[in-house]
Amino acid sequence: MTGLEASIRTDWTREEIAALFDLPFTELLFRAASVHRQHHRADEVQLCTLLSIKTGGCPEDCGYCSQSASADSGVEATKLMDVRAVLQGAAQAKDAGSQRFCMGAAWRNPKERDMPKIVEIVKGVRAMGMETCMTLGMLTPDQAAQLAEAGLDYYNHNVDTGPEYYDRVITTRNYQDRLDTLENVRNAGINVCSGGIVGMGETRADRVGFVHTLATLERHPESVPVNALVPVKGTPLGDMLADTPLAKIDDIEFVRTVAVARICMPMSMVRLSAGRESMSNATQALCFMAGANSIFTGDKLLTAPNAGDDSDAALFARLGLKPMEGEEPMRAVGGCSGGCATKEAQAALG
Ligand code: SAM
Ligand code: DTB
Ligand code: SF4
Repeated sequence: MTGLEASIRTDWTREEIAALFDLPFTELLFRAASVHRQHHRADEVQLCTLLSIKTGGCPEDCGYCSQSASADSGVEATKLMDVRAVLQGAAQAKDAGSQRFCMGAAWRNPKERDMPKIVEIVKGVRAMGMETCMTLGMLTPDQAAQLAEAGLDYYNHNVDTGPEYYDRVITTRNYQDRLDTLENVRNAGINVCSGGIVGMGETRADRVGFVHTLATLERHPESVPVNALVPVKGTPLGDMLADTPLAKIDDIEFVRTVAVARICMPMSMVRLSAGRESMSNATQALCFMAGANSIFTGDKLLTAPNAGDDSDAALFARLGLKPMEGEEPMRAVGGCSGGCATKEAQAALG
């Protein structure tokens, strides 16, 4: 174990995490920014691009999601895209400077008949020199092994919120189902991307529970996406927010969540994900100060609008940020059984 990894704790208590949330805002930000600098280059932000390779018609009932068949969001269901069309999307993302291509499918889980095409897509995108990430719902150990064998770099599967709030948002699967898939992904040697959504009407205690779940996994996720709810009309949560605008998360509380995630998971990439489009430049700047160091680029997420390359380029210029070119500090190539800190991370310490 390196000195760097020795400073990584997986025994956080809820009380400790709650105490971080309770710090005066400037003190919390200072601590998060200090931790960030110990493990990352603070002026670099990773660029990732999303593509929905199978949209809508999902049998799950996630209360935030425009793609659930039970939502009345107007999103049309499509079939799994052709390999060639996906590769075209990846080429465009690469040209736009993106390091990673993240592909999402609106599935509860992939069917066996889908796997050969998925494997072909992973191999194709990798051959173009991009990192690959997929989010396809629940995976069996065997499916995770197939994806690892294909060379998939990352798998995204969010715990979404704290365990106590989970069944208020989703009823068609439970928290343990999510954790089981994360374990299958980890055991297959694929890097784990797992985070959640802030602003779904949860309490601060739920946000504490959310960070606690991730920060006490045997190994922290390599990437932690923090989404701000994008309220979509026709979904239970979108409609709830339309009725009770006061339920909308306060920007400062959102930044606090990013900062606490950074402190508890020092080496992970913390990704400022959905909801950036409606965030002010100042709030985004606070998120970067609080340790967020990855974003989704382009003008579309999966179905929701995103900030767009021009506005991001302008924001980066204003803030003096640049796209990350090196590797994530925790990234494991070809599987990891611990002790994965790279030379990049060591160098970042100066
Ligand atoms: N079906 C797969 C699954 O649920 O794991 C993959 C796709 S799903 C869209 C990926 C993640 O996007 C969700 O877990 C959720 O955290 C996030 N997400 C979906 N809709 C969102 C919304 N309206 N606002 C913010 N985040 C959202
Ligand atoms: C994640 O945590 N955020 C991304 C990614 N993982 C797949 C997805 C955000 C989706 C936002 C809503 C939409 O585009 O439909
Ligand atoms: Fe389906 Fe994923 Fe949307 Fe849930 S979040 S409804 S599993 S696409």
